[in-house]
Amino acid sequence: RPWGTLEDMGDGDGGHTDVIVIGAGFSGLYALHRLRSRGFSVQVLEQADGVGGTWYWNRYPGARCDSESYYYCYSFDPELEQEWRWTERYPGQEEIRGYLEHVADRYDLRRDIAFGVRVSEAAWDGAGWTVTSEDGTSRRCRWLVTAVGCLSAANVPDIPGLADFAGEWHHTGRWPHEGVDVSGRRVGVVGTGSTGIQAIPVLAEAAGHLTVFQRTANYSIPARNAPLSEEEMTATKSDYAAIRRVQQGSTNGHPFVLSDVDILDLPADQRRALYDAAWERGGLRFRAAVKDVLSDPDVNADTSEFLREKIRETVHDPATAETLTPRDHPFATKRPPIDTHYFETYNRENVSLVDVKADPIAAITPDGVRLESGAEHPLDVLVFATGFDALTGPLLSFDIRGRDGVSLREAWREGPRTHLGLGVAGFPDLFTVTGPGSPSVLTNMPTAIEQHVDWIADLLERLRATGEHAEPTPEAEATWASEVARAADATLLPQAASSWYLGANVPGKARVFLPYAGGYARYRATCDDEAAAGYPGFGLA
Ligand code: N01
Repeated sequence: RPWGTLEDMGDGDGGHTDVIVIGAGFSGLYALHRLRSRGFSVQVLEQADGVGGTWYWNRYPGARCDSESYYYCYSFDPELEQEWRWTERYPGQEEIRGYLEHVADRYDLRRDIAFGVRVSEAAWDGAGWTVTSEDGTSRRCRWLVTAVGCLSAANVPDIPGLADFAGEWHHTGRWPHEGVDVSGRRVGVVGTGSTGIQAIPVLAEAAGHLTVFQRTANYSIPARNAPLSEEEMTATKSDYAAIRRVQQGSTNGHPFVLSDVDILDLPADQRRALYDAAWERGGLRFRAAVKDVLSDPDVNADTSEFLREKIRETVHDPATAETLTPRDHPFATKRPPIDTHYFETYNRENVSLVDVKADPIAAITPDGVRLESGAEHPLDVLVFATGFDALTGPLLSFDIRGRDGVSLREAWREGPRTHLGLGVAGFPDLFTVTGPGSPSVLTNMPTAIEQHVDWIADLLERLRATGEHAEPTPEAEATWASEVARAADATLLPQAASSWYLGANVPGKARVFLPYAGGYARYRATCDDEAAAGYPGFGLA
């Protein structure tokens, strides 16, 4: 081993491996498989007692992926693609978790995963990393790979009185495994993002009464979920190579070809027909059907109005429809939810909508929610579909210390800075899968994850051969920060003032556009150029 020093440091009481990977979701499982296949010893540390990451924790009613099953999966092994059988157009949480369990078994991954291990600290000491878990065990490694997810740090709003609530409350991202019995009970949901929009129709079916506390009205497109037939699966399986090629060349890592029709040049009836067809197909494909919807304000205004009209058509009560109509941000500048009977749910007798932008939540009382006007909403169960401290939250949930003991929290006080979303100046030999500054949440995640992990594996092979360390240079980081800002500013995305893309959903969080909006294909080419040039931005030494 050219680096030679790790053994000299001695083992932590938990031993040492070439690489420690934190997290056993889509990223961590693939990192383990890929790095092991390149001859690295790997230890994965996972706080849960099973694999799945996001899909382990998010067990709320209606939890389902918004990407379609045939491409929301790994592409690294054609045999895996051929043998797995998805049952629905959009896979439910249990099915995705089952898929990841299958992957863990099929590639014999579990023997290198320590479950129930919550990392509290990771510190670099000149030779490698010491990773300490909450039970006091320390493990050592040469390279540290974080695979902690982008949306895994639950954001529970700090509302006075929550501790005194006499009913039960849950965040959707930490839903009890045994489920929550809402039948016949008075249920409140705070939040109408992708999660709330999935959960609300399902909760409404079972609850005695459901009260939705909405702060920002949202656009939503029908998912049009349906069982997948044998014929559809067979056709997909015979087409996989072509599907993957389209994904690799795309903006979002989806296998959709973006429309090249200038919609505003069409006569009104043709434009309407295009929208109607996209609406009928449903899902995230809707966005791909409208060229420039995220860059041309006039196109977006037209599309947004079509979607507002759909809300008015669907919701019977005009006042409720008006409250549900988004007017403060252009379509898709917040992540567009997709739904199954979301707006229809407000036609049910047992559902009511409360506009907490007009009348904010003042407190949680033992009996329920009290608004600033004094209005009281008695509840038995309160559900927070209030999202996540996105991208940075998972990385700052434990103490990462790099060169000279500097913490990542200090380094990112003014907002995160990375090179390519993959590494941080001052933190040698640390690699952040889907970190801030990567396209991650703006893409189909498994596609982005495979690209990251493959790229990191190539770099680790080089470091193993040469004994060099990799640490992004401050110059490369500054250049990438400008590119991330430029890419966001070339779109309408920053116009959604309350977006979690900007960190705006977490009080006190720095306002920095977090993911890279320049598109997956362009990002991949940038990473490839960095590698081909000998990793100049990673300051190999
Ligand atoms: O969270 P969100 P999410 N008082 O932050 C409201 C992915 N995802 O869990 O907009 C009142 O989007 C908040 O209001 P506002 C997907 O990328 C994927 O729904 O800040 N309301 C908003 O309405 C998604 O974008 C899938 O004004 C409060 C909601 O809570 C991301 O996860 C499924 C509040 C939070 O919306 C996050 O989605 C689900 C307060 N104090 C999610 N605080 C699949 O693909 C927050 N809100 C399966």
